[in-house]
Amino acid sequence: MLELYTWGTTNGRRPIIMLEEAEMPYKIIPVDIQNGAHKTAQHLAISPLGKIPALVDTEGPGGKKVTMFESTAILLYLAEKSGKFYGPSPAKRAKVQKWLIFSVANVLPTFAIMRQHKELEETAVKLLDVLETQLSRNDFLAGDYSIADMAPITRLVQFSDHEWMKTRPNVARWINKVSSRPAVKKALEMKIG
Ligand SMILES: N[C@@H](CCC(=O)N[C@@H](CS)C(=O)NCC(=O)O)C(=O)O
Repeated sequence: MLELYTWGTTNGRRPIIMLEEAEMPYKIIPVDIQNGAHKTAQHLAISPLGKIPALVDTEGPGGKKVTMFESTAILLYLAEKSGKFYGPSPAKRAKVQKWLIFSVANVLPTFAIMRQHKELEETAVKLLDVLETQLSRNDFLAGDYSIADMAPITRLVQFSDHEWMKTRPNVARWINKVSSRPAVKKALEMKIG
């Protein structure tokens, strides 16, 4: 029996495609990664980094149990086991390997980072909204000018012309006011090295 320890994520669904395509009987064992089920000793025994997906084949080669982790390794294992979707000859398999590795080494990480960037941007906007509210009630972050203003200004000044500032007039005002202070100007413009 093939037991797939998984959850409803992109990596978690990858082996399901192959199991379905190759019409291999399998059982899903949900591992709730939101509740830490992937960090239990039981799961770590099959997936040492505590990740999903992981696969247990109770009838692996020679009738022996095989455990697998890494979704791509699982795909390869299932391809070997079923003899499907992996090309019938070394030349065909080389072609599959080339495109599999291209996808895993380049396409997947690039798109994953792009998604994280989007999430980061959403977080940045939320942070700006917090600053906007605070600065709508105060001239500076902690009321009077303080080191609380000095810390973020070196980075935020780089966003003073960003369109985000059009809808956050208090943040824009604060950036201008802090960055035009002589000491801040000097620190920002000083030639170092
Ligand atoms: N390279 C691994 C990545 C697996 C992975 O990152 N799985 C995520 C879910 S999509 C996970 O288990 N996250 C839980 C954690 O890292 O704590 C694979 O392809 O299987």
